[in-house]
Amino acid sequence: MNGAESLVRTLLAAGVDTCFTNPGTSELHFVAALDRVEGMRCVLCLFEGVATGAADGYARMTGRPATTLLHLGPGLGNGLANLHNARKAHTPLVNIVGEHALRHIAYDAPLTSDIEGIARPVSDWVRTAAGAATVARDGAAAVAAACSPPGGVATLVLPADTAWGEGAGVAAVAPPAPPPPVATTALAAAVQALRAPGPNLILLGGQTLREEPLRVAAGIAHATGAALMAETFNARVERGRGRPFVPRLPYPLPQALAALAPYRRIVLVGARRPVAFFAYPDRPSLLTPDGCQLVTLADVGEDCVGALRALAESLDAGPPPAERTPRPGARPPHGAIGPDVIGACLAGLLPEQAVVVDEAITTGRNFFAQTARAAPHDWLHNRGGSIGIGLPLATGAALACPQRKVVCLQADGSGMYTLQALWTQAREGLDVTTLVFANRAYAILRAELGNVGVETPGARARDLLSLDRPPLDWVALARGMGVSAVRVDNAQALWHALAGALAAPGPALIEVVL
Ligand SMILES: Cc1ncc(C[n+]2csc(CCOP(=O)(O)OP(=O)(O)O)c2C)c(N)n1
Ligand SMILES: [Mg+2]
Repeated sequence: MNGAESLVRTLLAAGVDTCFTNPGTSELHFVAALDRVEGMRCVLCLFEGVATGAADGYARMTGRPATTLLHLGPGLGNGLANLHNARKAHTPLVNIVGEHALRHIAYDAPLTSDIEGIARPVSDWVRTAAGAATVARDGAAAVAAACSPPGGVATLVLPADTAWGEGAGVAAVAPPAPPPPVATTALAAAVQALRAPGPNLILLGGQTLREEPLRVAAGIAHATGAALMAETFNARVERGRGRPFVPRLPYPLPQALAALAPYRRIVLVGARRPVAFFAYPDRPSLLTPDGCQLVTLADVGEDCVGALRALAESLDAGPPPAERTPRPGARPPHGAIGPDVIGACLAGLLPEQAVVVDEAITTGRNFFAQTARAAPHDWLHNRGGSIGIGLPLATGAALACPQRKVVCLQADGSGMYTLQALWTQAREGLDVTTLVFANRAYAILRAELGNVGVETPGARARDLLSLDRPPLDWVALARGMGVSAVRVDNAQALWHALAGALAAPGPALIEVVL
């Protein structure tokens, strides 16, 4: 067994059975090993940003890391933006990067680069394998690092000779340690804060946004009168009809400040203290009002779910009362397409257990609220702010959940970063319905120009934020990669196109002209 095979077998023994890759010469021993070992699903991605984003989506839905396989420093570099996003989402991810054989590095061949230097800012753990005999142990350490709470990106650099040399067999991966419990002082402080006169808020993040902890949190809110809110962008929220609805902290700064303004105390559970996405002249960076007391019950790496349960017990909070809100309309809306019409179509048509990937940017500002009573589903956001995550994340989520429909809500500008994901969706027959919101602009940046004080942008600034010269033909782009596609420009057509795409298996794209 060579080093590559010992590594593949180690990954499989640890439950890492999916590899998103764009390989090169230095990875071909690993590629050959994939052929000799049964059980690793290998998925070809035509850009490394697709591979890294797909590995993120896969792990968010399975709770297990996938592995990437990238080609030296440049391949890693192409994957960085979505590795950054994965790290911010605390996604467990094993990022494998090929490297020249160790003896070759001294000669500064064309592809030689400082791979560890490129990897470090987007990785929670980095190691270069030192030899074939130890590479399986390095792989096991990478899996353990990726899975250690709250989850992170572990980059293993794999010199070619560590893959082709004689390996030492499979290495065992220690099961991840459970997240540490919160300190009793933190629990006592949270109890005290929620017993104090309001208005008080519980800000939720991380693992607390799954169904069971959400119920516990809703019970605490009911018992104490505290409000509940989720962070603005969340790795995964279990929501929809019959589940507690928790609003998100709004993205736009004035709305975020207004949303938090009433609260005297904020208890953080798996959430960070709220900060603005960007700094603006004469605007605060921290979103909490002056004098507001912040109490951290549980940090994201701690046992947030256990902490919520303990909090409920200390406050004598039972389950929340049943939700009695009406279902969304099951009929097509009328008229021109705008964000509200799209939201109504989603609310009415989202299938049971859909996985919604949200990179809708400005078009989707209200979708989360509008779909609160849609059929039960999961909702995935981008926590890292680096655009181009939507199509890859949907690809990985669909591979993770073949029985579930994935609905990708994709803004057009962001979609262009990683549109090659559509080809992988077609190749793998993935059940993804993508809605592209073709406003033919970087609309958010037009608004941000005003926020930074540019009242009337000039022709050059406007031109840099326009995507209409020429207009992108998303139907042709999708069909060119093997994904069936239609274009819609009114509410009825959108409803019927969406209903049709959701009823049929396999990838489909709807270009929604705004
Ligand atoms: C990697 C990366 N590059 C650039 C940006 C800056 N940026 C933020 S939003 C945006 C444009 C978004 O346009 P689109 O996806 O069409 O959404 P819209 O604003 O039109 O709703 C850009 C370029 C970013 N966040 N990440
Ligand atoms: Mg746009």
